[in-house]
Amino acid sequence: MADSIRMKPPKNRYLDKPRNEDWTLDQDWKTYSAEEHDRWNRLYRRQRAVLPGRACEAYLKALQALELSESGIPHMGRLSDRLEKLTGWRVVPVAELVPDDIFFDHLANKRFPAGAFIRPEAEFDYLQEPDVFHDVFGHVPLLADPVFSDFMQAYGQGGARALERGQLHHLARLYWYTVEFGLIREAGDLRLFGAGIMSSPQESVFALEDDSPNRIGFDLQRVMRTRYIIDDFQKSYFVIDSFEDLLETCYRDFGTVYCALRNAEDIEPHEIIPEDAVVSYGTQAYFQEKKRA
Ligand code: HBI
Ligand code: FE
Repeated sequence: MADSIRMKPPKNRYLDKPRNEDWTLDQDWKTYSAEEHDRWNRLYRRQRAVLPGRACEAYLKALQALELSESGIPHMGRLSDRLEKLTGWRVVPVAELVPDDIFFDHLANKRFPAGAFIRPEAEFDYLQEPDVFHDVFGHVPLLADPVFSDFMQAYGQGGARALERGQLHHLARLYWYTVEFGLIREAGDLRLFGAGIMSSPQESVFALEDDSPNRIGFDLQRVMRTRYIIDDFQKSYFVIDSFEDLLETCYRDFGTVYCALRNAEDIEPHEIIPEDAVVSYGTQAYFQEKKRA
């Protein structure tokens, strides 16, 4: 009996901390333990080794500029002071995913909500919630790029409108297939820029080099119609030509885009449609093997 009532140590101690109206809280940087700092260092070292030749130039440059390294979990206030000098953005600590409207308001005001907790050892390779490594190592560096960070602010501003129109799911797909899992053309090749890939050693290789996934030229409406997978690799990755192109799509009148989407069929993650500018056709072997296993 005694065992069953012993509370499991909370996976994420920030969930019990008091938070502000805007869901931010104190990072309490001094409370990170030596093993938590060491876990960041091991995550950083492993991922850093995978990224040269795979991550886009802007990302690798920003790692230097923001002094992100294997010196333990970054202090978000000090990191923000460096980031703010470059693009005016700050990183604000949160305990977990915050409500969509809160999230969009932060982005619209150049604040990126980053998980303050670090994944437990048992989830070293993969976790669903965005922890400090996914958010700070994955998302924050590109906020140092003036064009990409303008896209993120425009996304936040668009988010509020999407909520009013009940079309958040369309906008969430844009975020998913770019900010989280986007590829970019660079030096005549493909490079990573999505945070979800950038923070995953397996997916950094899979997304660029595996024959399994489709790689398709980015098109705003097409992406907004495409369902996605949240707990595994993607069946399709979308490729942008530049952050300027991505930003330009956000300056289009989303109203007309949303109207066109109202009666457009959703597209399944593995599907290719006739209008697609296909970069490479995938075999989907990865998912077929999984089904057989
Ligand atoms: N909250 N902290 C956090 N991080 C996210 O990436 C996030 C979120 N809330 C909502 C959200 N993302 C998505 O639902 C929106 O992009 C649609
Ligand atoms: Fe993310």
